[in-house]
Amino acid sequence: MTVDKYILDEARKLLASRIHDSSRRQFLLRSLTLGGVAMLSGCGVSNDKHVETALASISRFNDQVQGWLFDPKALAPVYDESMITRPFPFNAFYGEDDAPSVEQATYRLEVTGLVADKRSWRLEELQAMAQTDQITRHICVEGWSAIGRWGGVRFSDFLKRVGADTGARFVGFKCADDYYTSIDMATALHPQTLLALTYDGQTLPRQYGFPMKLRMPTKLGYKNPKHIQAIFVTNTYPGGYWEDQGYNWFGGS
Ligand SMILES: Nc1nc2c(c(=O)[nH]1)N[C@H]1C(S)=C(S)[C@@H](COP(=O)(O)O)O[C@H]1N2
Ligand SMILES: [Mo]
Repeated sequence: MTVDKYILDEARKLLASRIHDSSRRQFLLRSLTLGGVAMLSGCGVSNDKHVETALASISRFNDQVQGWLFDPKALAPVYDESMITRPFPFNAFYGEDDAPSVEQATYRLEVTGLVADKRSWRLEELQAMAQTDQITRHICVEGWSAIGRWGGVRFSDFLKRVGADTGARFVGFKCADDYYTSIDMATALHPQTLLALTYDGQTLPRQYGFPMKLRMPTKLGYKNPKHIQAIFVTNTYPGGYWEDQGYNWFGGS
């Protein structure tokens, strides 16, 4: 099979799996061309025949499709308190004992990039903002999911407070353990996206991301950064720890 045909086949499979309305799906599948995939992925797929380029094109095409299909108002399911998974599973690129210990007294959240107010934040200042909580399902690509209750500041409130340019494309995160990731602005502004400070009514425990994590029930586990130290708003693609190793960047759940 040629690389061109492979790219088109893979792109068709992705479209077929992501679009549930059958007439819309049929239309898009019929009208999809290699040029269309190349344009959407930003890769010159028809000139460069390398397999890596092909895979990168498909992944970026997938990001674009998920971006279009993301409904900024559709809510992820919420669950009853009795359905919370206890104990909640831990996951990171290291073992539980190696999760970072962040000191609240010296902790400062750095906020940079396309924001009007680049002042750093103390944890107490975030705790003083309006808080909300929700019980949602966390889905990890490693094959498990679990229901938990997270509380904190609606991320859209935080972005408004710092005067973020909400027309920018990305919000990036740097963590205390060298993890990093980035998300699309539509998801950053989604009503269920929380800058989570608590877990099950208690201060977020060390291994689950103290002092804060971004909790997004519309995205897979690896897109939810724990131990956030810096947040930045940008139009330059920031990538992520797993994303730069081939995981799909949009990472919708
Ligand atoms: N800082 C940081 N955040 C991270 C990770 C990590 O290794 N470091 N792992 C991610 C992955 S793959 C998952 S499934 C979840 C696990 O979160 P939990 O320990 O609260 O279950 O954190 C995500 N966020
Ligand atoms: Mo994960």
